[in-house]
Amino acid sequence: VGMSDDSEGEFPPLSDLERSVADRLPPRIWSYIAGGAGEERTVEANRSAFRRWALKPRVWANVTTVDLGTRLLGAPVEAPFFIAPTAYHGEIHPDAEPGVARAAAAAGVVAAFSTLSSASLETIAAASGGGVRWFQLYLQPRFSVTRSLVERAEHAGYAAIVITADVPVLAVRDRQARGGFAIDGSVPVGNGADVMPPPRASEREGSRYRLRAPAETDWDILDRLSGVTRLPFVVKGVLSAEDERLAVEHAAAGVIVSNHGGRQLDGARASLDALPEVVAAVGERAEVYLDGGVRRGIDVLISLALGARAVGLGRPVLWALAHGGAPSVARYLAALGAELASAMELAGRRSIAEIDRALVVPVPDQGPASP
Ligand code: FNR
Ligand code: LAC
Repeated sequence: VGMSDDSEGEFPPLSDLERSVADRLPPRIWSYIAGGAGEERTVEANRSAFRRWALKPRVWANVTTVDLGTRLLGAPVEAPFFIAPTAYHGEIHPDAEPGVARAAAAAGVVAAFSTLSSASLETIAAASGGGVRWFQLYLQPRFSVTRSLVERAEHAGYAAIVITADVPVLAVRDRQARGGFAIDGSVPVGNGADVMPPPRASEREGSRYRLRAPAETDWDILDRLSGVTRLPFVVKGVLSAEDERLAVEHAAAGVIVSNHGGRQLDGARASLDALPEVVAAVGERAEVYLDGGVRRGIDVLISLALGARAVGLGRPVLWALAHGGAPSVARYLAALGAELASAMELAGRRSIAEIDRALVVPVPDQGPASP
C-alpha cells in the first residue's frame, strides 16, 4: 500500500500493463497475484488456448455502430465482461474494493466481490451504488456463518451469489510459497473475524491426509442455500459437461467455466478448452460464463463465439488497481471495451448477438509441413 499513483499519466497499452506494475507491489503480494498452483501449467494453458483459435472476419458488413450491450441474469450491462472476484484488494491499493466497485458501476459492468474482500460487503455495496454486483461465496466451516453472509449480500442489494466450487482446499502454490504470502486467518478481511478462508492444505495424520476444516460438500448445498435466499446462484469453477448438468439440475442460473486462473488444480484443462463441451451440455438452461486468461478484446470475441455469454477478468483488474487505484481500473475497463468494439468492427459484427460460431476457426495443426 502507499505506492505512487499514476492515474494522471499515460495508461499503458494492455500488453504492457502487467509489466508496468510488477515492481510497484511488494514481492510477496506480487507473487500472490501472479502465481498459480504447482508449476503453473494451467496458468500457461489458459493463455495458449486462445492462440489455437483464429478469427474469420467478414468485410463490408454495414457496420455503422457497434453495441457492446447485453444482459447478464436479466440485468442490462454495457459490456460482455465482468470483474471476477479476487481477494484482498486492500493489499494492492488503498482504493480497494470500493474503488473497483465505483469504476465498474461507472462503466456499467458487473463486478463480483470475494468473501475475502478487504472492505465489508456493505461498504462495497454503498460504493457501487446503482451498479450490478455479485457476491462470491466461500462456504464456511460453520453453516450459520455461510447463511449470514448470504443474507447480508441479499440485504445489501447483490444480484447473485457466485458460489466457488473449485476450492475445497487451497492448492499447493510454489510461487506463493517462495513469495511468503499465506492465505490464512492472519490477513484481515472486511466481512468479519468469523469469516474464514478455505483450509490451506491437507495435513498428514498417520498414513492419510485430512483437511484442516470440514470440506465435504455435494450438490445438495445449492438446494440448502436456496432455502436461505431468493437470489440466483452461479457456480464458479466448472470444467466438465457432467458438473454443468448437475449445476443445472440443482437450479443454478449460471456457471463460470473456470480453473480459478490456474491457482487450484495444476494441470487442469484450460477454461477455453472446456467451454464448448459445457455450452453444448447446458443449452439454454443456464448462462455460461468463462474466466481464465482473458486479456484482449479478441479473447472476449473468441470466448463469445464459442458460446460464453460473458467473460470474467481476474488479474488484469488487479494490475490496473495497482497502477493507479480506481481511476486506472476505469481506464482499463474503457480500454478493453474500446478494443473489443474495434475488433467487432474489423470482424464485421455490430452487436453481441452477431458474434456467432462462424467467427472462429481452429488454427491449422502446426505439424510438419506436407511435401
Ligand atoms: C482469485 N480468484 C478468486 N476466485 C474466487 O472465487 N474467490 C477469490 O477470493 C479469489 N481470489 C483470487 C485472488 C487472486 C489474486 C487471483 C489472481 C484470483 C480467481 C478469479 O476469480 C478468477 O477465476 C481468475 O483470476 C481468472 O483468471 P485470470 O483472469 O486471472 O487469468
Ligand atoms: C485465491 C483464493 C483466495 O485464489 O481464491 O488466492
